[in-house]
Amino acid sequence: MERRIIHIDMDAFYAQVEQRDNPSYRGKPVIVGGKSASRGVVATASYEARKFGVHSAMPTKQAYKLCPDGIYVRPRFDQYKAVSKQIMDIFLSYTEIVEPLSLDEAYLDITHLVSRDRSAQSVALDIQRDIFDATRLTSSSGVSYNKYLAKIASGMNKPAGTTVIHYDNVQDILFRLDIGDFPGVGRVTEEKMKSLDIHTGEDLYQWSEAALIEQFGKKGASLHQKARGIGTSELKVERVRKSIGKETTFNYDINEDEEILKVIEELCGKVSARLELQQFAGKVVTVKMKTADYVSHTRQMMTNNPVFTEDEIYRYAYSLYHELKDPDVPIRLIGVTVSQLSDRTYRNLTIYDFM
Ligand code: DCP
Ligand code: MG
Repeated sequence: MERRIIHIDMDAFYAQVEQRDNPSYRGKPVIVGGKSASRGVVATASYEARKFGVHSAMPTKQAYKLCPDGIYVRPRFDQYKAVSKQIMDIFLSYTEIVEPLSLDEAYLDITHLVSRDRSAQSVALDIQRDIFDATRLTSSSGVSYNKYLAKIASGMNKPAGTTVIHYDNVQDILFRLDIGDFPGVGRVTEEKMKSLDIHTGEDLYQWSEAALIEQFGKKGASLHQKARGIGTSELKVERVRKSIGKETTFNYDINEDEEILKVIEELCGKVSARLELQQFAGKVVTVKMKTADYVSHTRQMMTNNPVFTEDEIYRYAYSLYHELKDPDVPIRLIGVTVSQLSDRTYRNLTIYDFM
């Protein structure tokens, strides 16, 4: 039987929690921002602040110029984690097949709950209502027959919306989608698409599978399918993990330290977010790279204390990178992994240096 997948994502998550807990912030532009040692960036902004053009990952300085009268607050991770636990528990009360993607979003497979009397959309609405009852926070949901369509759908009617993508509307929606909004199309792929004059789902649709494979390798086949609404990947249900790692394959060989380190920093951020979600810290950091001839090299380092913040992981990854990298040999892939994981309840978050 065809699957029914829901993707749920909280609306302006950190900002909404701040507005909930501080009634005087409600209806106002609220910008939640953090400052690590090197840079201050916006984590998220309330919908009122987004009208000024403020968005996630923007330098706080720039947000300040766009929205000088905004309310600027520091993140309170303990609160967000507590809400995250509440919503994950609600998801698990509906189905065991839950794949969390970050603190505020997850995929749910609810195929077994759907019947003649109960549509997938009504299950989504029930979940959103349960979330609101428990947390007083709104979320948005997307319902479809595979993961990436559910994710696209949940973003279509934010905030507090529900969108269903089914066979009647899927092609229309995909045609109009910006290429960068296709799940799985990262920054590098997006750049390359644009250089090939692929700007929308409709542009992508015109390409043959063979041509896409020629340009994007293995990913080309999946892109060809994505343009047609086809997707079969299963939900990744959480298991006990031994390590958490992320890697990026480049479409071309790359040799610029600065460029590679930027990607390493992003990977550290993703690994850190993952560790955050599971409340883990790890004692070993590993950097892996593949050179242009597809030979893998790895190097790892034991940390002084278990690490979990982006900055800490990056500090180790940075020196491992310099130990591994031959300045004359371009690379094809870079990865960062944190392993020897332990629960990190004994460390608290005050070591962050917020604005
Ligand atoms: N986040 C962050 N830095 C980013 C992106 C997000 O710190 N570059 C944090 C803050 C967000 C939370 O993760 O509140 C969830 O991210 P989302 O992408 O789901 O964004 P929001 O929930 O804030 O807004 P939306 O309503 O668009 O989902
Ligand atoms: Mg969200």
